[in-house]
Amino acid sequence: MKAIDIEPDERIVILTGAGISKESGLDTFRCAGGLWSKVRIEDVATPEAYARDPARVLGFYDARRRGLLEQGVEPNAAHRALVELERRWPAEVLVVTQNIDDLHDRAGQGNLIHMHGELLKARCTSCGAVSPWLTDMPREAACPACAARGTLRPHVVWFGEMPLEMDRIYAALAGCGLFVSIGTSGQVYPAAGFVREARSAGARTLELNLDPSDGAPLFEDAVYGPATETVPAFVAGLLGRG
Ligand code: BV8
Repeated sequence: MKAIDIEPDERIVILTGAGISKESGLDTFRCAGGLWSKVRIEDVATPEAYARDPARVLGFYDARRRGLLEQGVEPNAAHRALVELERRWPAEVLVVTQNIDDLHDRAGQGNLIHMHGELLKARCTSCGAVSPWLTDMPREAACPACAARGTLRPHVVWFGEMPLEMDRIYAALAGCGLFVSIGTSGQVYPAAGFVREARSAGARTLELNLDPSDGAPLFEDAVYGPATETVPAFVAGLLGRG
């Protein structure tokens, strides 16, 4: 990988997608055999689907929650490398993940935004409380905060809903010196537009992915390969040990 032209006082924003968790054993969405080849987005990942058939939507997330909590699903070398970058880079490193898994959290990432929510949390549509949720979520489950029944939903952002913490993300993009996109196909907005935001703010841009994403032409640099190889190599290079 060619050296990245960045000063140690410049901030870094990193966007991650399903590809970074693939080698931890979690399915991506749009790769061959991915989640969206098995179920339709319109049936399981929209507010309309939940209103029409809550049991189906809750069942879809129950299965994914069980999969995430299976033994052997652990952070991989790519997640760990980003933690090392955050600890050792002199300026701020912000990881913005589209993933609803908790593998960045388990690896120890501190400065982290889950822009599409978190699978291991429930949100109450009555009182708004967000609570940890590690088991299946039956329709009649009670909210741990207000005890209302039938009001919980997975704390995830469905298509047509506003992603979380967008003001903070756009402010970080406007102030970063380097934007890195890891393991995402670049098909879901607004995340797919972050590279343009970063470029217009003068940041260098790098894509680390298995294959060129839809937004590949927008990046100045790219390295293609499995995240467990490309991400540790990128971090080592940046920290001067490459
Ligand atoms: C919004 C829920 C307004 C949680 C997810 C036309 C019609 C209707 C809507 C739209 C439209 N055009 C745009 C929209 C908006 C829509 C959208 O983008 N639709 C697309 C599909 C056209 N977006 C929204 O509705 C969003 N909200 O826009 O609000 C707004 C307006 C202005 C400003 C702000 C907001 C809400 C989007 C949230 C959707 N929620 N899921 C869940 O169940 O998980 S999206 C779903 O896709 C996941 O959350 C996932 O995170 C996200 C992105 O997918 P990727 O992570 O990129 O995964 P993918 O499988 O696609 O790619 C994997 C990549 O990894 C591949 O490139 C592969 O090569 C690579 N890879 C594989 N293995 C490896 C690897 N890389 C490295 N190493 C490996 N080993």
